[in-house]
Amino acid sequence: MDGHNHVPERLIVVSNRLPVTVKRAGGGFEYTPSVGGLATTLNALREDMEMIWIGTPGINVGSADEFQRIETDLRERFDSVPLQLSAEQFDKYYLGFSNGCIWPLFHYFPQFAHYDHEEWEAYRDVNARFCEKVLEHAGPNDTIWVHDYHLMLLPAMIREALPDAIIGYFLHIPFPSYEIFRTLPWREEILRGLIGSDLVGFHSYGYARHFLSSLLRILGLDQDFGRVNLGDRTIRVDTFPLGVDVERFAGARELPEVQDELENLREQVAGKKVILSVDRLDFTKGILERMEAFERFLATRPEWLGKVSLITLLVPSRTQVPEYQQLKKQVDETIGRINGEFGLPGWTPITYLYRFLPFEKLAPLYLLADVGLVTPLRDGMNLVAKEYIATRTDDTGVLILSETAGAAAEMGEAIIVNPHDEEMIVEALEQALNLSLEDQVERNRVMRARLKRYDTNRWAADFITQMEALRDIRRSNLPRRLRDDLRQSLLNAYREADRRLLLLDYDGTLVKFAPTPEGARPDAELIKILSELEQPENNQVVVISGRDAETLEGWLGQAGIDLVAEHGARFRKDGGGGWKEAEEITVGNWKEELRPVFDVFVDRTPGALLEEKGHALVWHYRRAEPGLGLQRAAELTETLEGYVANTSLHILQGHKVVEVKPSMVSKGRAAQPWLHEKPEYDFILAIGDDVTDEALFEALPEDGWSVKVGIPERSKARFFVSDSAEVRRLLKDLQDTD
Ligand code: ADQ
Repeated sequence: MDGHNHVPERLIVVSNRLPVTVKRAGGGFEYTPSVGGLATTLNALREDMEMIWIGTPGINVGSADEFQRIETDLRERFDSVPLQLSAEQFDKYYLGFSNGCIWPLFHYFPQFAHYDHEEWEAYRDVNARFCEKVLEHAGPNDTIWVHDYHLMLLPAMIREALPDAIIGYFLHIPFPSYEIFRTLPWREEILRGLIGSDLVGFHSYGYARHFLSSLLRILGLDQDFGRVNLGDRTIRVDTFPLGVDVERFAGARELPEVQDELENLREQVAGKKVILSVDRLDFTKGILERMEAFERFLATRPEWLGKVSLITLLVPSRTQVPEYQQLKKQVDETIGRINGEFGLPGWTPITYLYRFLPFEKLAPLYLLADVGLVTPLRDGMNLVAKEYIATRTDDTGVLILSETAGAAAEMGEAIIVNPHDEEMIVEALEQALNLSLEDQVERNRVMRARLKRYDTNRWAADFITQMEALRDIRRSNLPRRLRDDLRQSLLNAYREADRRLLLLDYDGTLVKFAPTPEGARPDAELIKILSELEQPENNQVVVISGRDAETLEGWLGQAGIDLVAEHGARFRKDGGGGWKEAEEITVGNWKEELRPVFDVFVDRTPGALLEEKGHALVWHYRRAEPGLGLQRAAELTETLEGYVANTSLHILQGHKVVEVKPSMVSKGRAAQPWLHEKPEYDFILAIGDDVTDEALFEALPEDGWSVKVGIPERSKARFFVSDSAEVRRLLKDLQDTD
């Protein structure tokens, strides 16, 4: 994430369903685009880029002729490409493997997951069919964004055919812990399918962590702050918490039809408090458990009888599946029982709606409800919780939210409950119904501000920006390995030069890292190499280090070389001379420039905040989820490095903080006195391993030999070597060259 907006030339979105519903009407077909949610968000991208969407049309047509008509219509009117599957194939892939195996397993219901080989094969075949469709439309450099658990094998299939495409994948449901995932007979194939992507995104850091740990334990692939090295390429694993269309929900209050409906509802509830829950009818949503908790609330808090109602809105879902039919039956029975047991004339404890409500009917319910009760047993994100808060622009209302919904990571101000703990839900209800207005507003204001900043558009832009940034990294000239031929050229250039300058970092470059700072003292061989390299009249060796002057003096003073300490704050030039202080330099309005960069990381890291000091910007992540905080801190630092290289700004990674402030020093600046010496050096070699050395690499003239030690990614150096042992060999070769 670098704060810049990159836009691909062409984006291909692939998901199980197209964002258009096709129905037979009269003699022809009728097309209804989906509104709200992901479909609207992604379709809005069409303003900025060419985009096509590939998916199933949700209708089964018999004849090839009819399908062709649909295909033409969808293509022309919606830039959408339908994929035709036979009913049998669709059932096995969709109801069978996707929803009968992956859905329950990934939501921690292994007892509901059936492992059926035939269904798995159908899943694989359908993913291959999707791949064919993608290949009909994708060019070698296109950006392809694959969605959700129906298409986990697709990224690798596309990768095989289009090795240079940028492929992103987003999972909308949880990725379960390794102990659950490992039970899947096809765990390896699924992981291999997913790592065909360049970028794998999840709703929350927990899911990303589970995925990474499965990669390690099943495929032996290790990670480094969300980067997984596959040898020939690197993939990124990151979190992108999906938001809602805040503007749309916030605007609901203003719509006349919403106001009318709200009025209606208010009359019906006649002053009683309202608790609202809204879900797809699915076993993961904790619907029965929630009703039983409400039953217990009524039984144990009789003072609320007749004064509070639960409105339950359920959308029919996967109605052909026996387990879902069974659940529907249980829900009906439970509601009947509770209403029979507690109902009074003029008061029904639970009102039950079993249908999809359009926005104009749903929003009034959000506005009506005093309490939003969102208690899924597991949920990838849960958008209902966010919609409830986003709609209530006066910040009243209380959200009760499951800790096992992805949304809980960002909505810590809600009353968070364990959805399996009936007593906890009962207490939460009591607390919610009694919460003062000020408390309500205080909690919701924070959440709503967060939702506003990271809404659906921002989410999509963020994901796409990261995909494009990966393309940039791939295109940029990464350092090349200092292979034998290049090394030979370096040695030749050294031999032929009249004046040679060697700028060397110390820790990690001249010596290996030691467990303690004192442990990295130079060995006799190193001192010998350095002093011998310094010997010839036309050679100058400078060690530029972050260490303090006393240590450098003590360790390297006898070699007779020049020394720079504390990244340039102090230096000792011309062998024996004493130590001097570098002058302080200031930079312009750096805070204005860097604040947006920090803001992005505040938005993307729930719990993080930005503090502005007189001479510093400080990003705090103490209250963020620990792992995510660390990962973001590393990313932020990396991003900031790009901005501060060659300035006098300095990044400090403190205890749960990342801080930027001006300092007097950078290694690039520290090297200036030597780089500007007359007569000029005609051979300049700089070697270093860490981020502070980047400024040094950048300060070098174009024909300078800059060498990075370690992983070459994101380095400004021209070449790289693996480790300090290789550096040592190179220095010895230089010595032998004369
Ligand atoms: P879902 O399991 O469908 O989505 P959720 O995120 O809550 O769960 O989305 C439901 C959407 O449907 C909401 O926008 C809601 O307004 C709407 N809805 C629900 N009931 C409705 C009704 N009766 N009438 C009208 N609208 C209704 C999956 C994952 C989630 C993840 C999303 C997005 O299971 O965890 O948040 O994808 O990635």
